Amino acid sequence: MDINREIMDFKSLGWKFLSKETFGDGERVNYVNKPHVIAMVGLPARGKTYISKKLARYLNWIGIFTKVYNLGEYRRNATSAYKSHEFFRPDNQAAMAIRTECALRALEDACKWLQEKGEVAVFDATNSTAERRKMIHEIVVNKWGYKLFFVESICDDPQIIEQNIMEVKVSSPDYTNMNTDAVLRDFLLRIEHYQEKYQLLDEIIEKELSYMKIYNTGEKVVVHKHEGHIQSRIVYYLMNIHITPRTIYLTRHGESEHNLAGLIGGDSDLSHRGYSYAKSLAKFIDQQQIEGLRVWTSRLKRAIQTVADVPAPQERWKALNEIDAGICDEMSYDQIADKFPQDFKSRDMNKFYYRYPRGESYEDLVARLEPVIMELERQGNVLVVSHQAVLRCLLAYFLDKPAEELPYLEVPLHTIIKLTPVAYGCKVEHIPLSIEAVDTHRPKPEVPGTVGILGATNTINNGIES
Ligand code: BKS
Ligand code: F6P
Repeated sequence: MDINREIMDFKSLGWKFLSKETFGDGERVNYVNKPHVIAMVGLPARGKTYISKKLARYLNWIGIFTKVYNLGEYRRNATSAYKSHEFFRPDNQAAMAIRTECALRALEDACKWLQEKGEVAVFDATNSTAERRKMIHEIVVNKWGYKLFFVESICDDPQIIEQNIMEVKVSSPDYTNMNTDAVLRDFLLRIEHYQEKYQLLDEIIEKELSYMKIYNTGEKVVVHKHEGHIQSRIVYYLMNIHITPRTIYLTRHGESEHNLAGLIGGDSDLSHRGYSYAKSLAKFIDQQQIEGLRVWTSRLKRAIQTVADVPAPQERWKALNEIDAGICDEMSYDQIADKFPQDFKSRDMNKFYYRYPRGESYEDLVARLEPVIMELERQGNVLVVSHQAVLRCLLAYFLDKPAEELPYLEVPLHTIIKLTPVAYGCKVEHIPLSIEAVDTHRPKPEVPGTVGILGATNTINNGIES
């Protein structure tokens, strides 16, 4: 375990750490990862931006430094206000020159960022001709020596395409002050211009390329010459996502005896108020009439007691158990500060990476929760009942929060967090069920290692959100 950890930590420093300085220019070693460019392929309104952003959010969450380069943004920066689909006519030579120029610039920026600090760059553009893809290969693979993987989205379902235009194109900066019908008409013509020149990725002509093709949001998937770990993680992830509307509800267990006593970890029962929350939660969920709802809890008593009356099928996940505080389990923050001042201080200085002796770090939690996220992606409506640190990790995934913020996200007791996918992200609502509970949130103190302003036994969450 510890040895694996060392290897992981070494790998997470990335190949940059060992690159030019260590091995000389061009001598890129195999056993550390090379940077990757993921280049999207497909007609407009095929979910390329959706895939790009979602993939980047996932990869960043699992600790792979990822950034999206969107060609539309480069084009808007390089031109005056968008007028109409005419700009995208294949015979519009002036526009075509600008578009090629922008593509080159975006790709160059992506490659430079990968050289400095990035690990994966997603090139979000139509990349709809074999010639364009050849040019990308030339730059990414031959010039920079990076790995290149194309992700093509093929979709012939007019309903999904129209849904896409309505959800994300109508609000695009290209279409300010244009009514919905006009946007739809213009955008369909824009698609037609691309259709004239579009070449699907070709198994024979482009047989040297690594790519995957996704048909109708995942009805069928074809993978061609994938190259290694990151690419197969990407394929696996994209095979598990869907766009059917659904809602995810997150909540902590009701207030526990340990919460009342200001102790972390353990496996205590709910407090009196905790049981009241369990009753209210069951009532709330029942009232919502949520289709096909499933309930997932940790294996700890306080989580299981919280859903005792929730009328829906239930599953227990050990992966949803609270962070293992190791030698500090069942202590209060004061006791830790007193008994292990050095540890207490280290945790304040680097809360995401700090690992409790014989316990876990937030970074460990993210790794433990990856299968939970993958399964959540596959599901419909789910209620997840878990714990403060675990829910911070899940929330960071859905809300795209960086590692530095993650351990300080607010997940108060007796509050339901409702997540609904919208356009490229997630809408979040906090629903407090107005049953009092202690506040277990310990903000980052001004001075690392000091107990700060936590009031585990005296601050009351009165159910009013700030
Ligand atoms: C708003 N979207 O294949 Cl693995 C509405 N639209 C729809 N065709 C989308 C994005 C934002 C998402 C996908 C998709 C699409 C048209 C599409 C999609 C593609 C591949 C996968 C999942 C979703
Ligand atoms: O205090 C409740 C609790 O869930 C503990 O069991 C856990 O150790 C802690 O919160 C996690 O929060 P933090 O990482 O801020 O200490």
